[in-house]
Amino acid sequence: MRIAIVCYPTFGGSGVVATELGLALANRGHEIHFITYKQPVRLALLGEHVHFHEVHVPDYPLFHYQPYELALSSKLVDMVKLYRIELLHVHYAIPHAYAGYMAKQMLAAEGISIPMVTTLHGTDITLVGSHPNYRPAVTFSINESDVVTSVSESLRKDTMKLFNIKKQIEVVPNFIEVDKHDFQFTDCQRSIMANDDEKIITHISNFRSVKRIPDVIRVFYEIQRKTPAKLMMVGEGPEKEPAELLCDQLGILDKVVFLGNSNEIDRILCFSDLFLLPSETESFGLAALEAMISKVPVISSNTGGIPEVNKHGVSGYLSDVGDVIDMAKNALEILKDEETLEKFKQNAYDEAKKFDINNIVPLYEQIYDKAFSMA
Ligand code: GMT
Repeated sequence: MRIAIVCYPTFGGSGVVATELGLALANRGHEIHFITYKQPVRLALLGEHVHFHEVHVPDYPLFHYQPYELALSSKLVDMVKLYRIELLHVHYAIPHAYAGYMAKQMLAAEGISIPMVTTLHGTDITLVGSHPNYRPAVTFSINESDVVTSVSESLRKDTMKLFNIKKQIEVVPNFIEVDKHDFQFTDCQRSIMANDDEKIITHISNFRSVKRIPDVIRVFYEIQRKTPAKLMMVGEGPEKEPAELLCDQLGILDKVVFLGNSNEIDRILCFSDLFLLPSETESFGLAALEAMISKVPVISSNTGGIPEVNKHGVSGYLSDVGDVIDMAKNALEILKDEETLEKFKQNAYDEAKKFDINNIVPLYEQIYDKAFSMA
């Protein structure tokens, strides 16, 4: 099948999922066309079945806002015609589902019918999409998609609650490539980051307020009072600078390493003992799954789709949003001795394996078949 994948090319989870899905589909013989404004960060390898088409938005001084949707829908029309693309799979409703719908209409006017699958990822529904300024367009483009999927049951329910949705939403969870993570490192080189007696705690995100970065710092503050530890803060975003100041105020700046955006996530997780994800909301928590497949237990909030991934008392622990004391207590419970830590590490890995890409990609292929039958 010739499939166009539209996504955000940045470090965010939706772009990562879209990219990994495209690469897996290409391995299964499909022809994949990524269409976005920059080469996706995880798309290191272009191959025979993998194409990338950049959307250019010409700068014109009259425009206060450059019309990306217009450029994207035009690019979709051109690429569908040129490469005889058979299906559009758009990730993240805003503005991709809207642009996809416009492309479909333009193609229909030329007698070309093409189905569109929309995958909802989280903030396109919970934070941004439900804003009154966007809601009518988001509702419309979800309802006009041929098939709609969400990455968790929690996100499906939120979507039904927040929008007037007339379509069935299929849950297709995010996934992980288990084989790729099967002990790729013989030596994690943890001595680069910490002394032998120190535990390594890690947080990875886009440092937006939804991630509750001050909670990450405060949980770590409580942990390091009881056991020697270092905190790895990976990512970039508006909350990073305030986080540095908070570490300074708490007198722990020398125990916290701010690593910025990284393409070495697997290496960082390899030497991590614990992952912190205290988010306000999280449709799935791909970062937690990536930690778990690297045998890193997760201390998280009990919100959104996180409980569908992180199992309380098994792969880690869940606490109420904002309850940093409970999170720290749970972290110390896991770190209390090597035997307990080892048990949680193995459990985290076993839970993560349930989300193996080989189980999930065929679900998307079935969705594509369904989209064809509905278009
Ligand atoms: O977490 C973010 O703010 C980025 C956002 C994105 O669009 O990449 O992540 C969302 O999609 C991911 C992939 O499906 C999910 O794993 C994240 O939980 C979700 N983020 C939120 O719901 C806050």
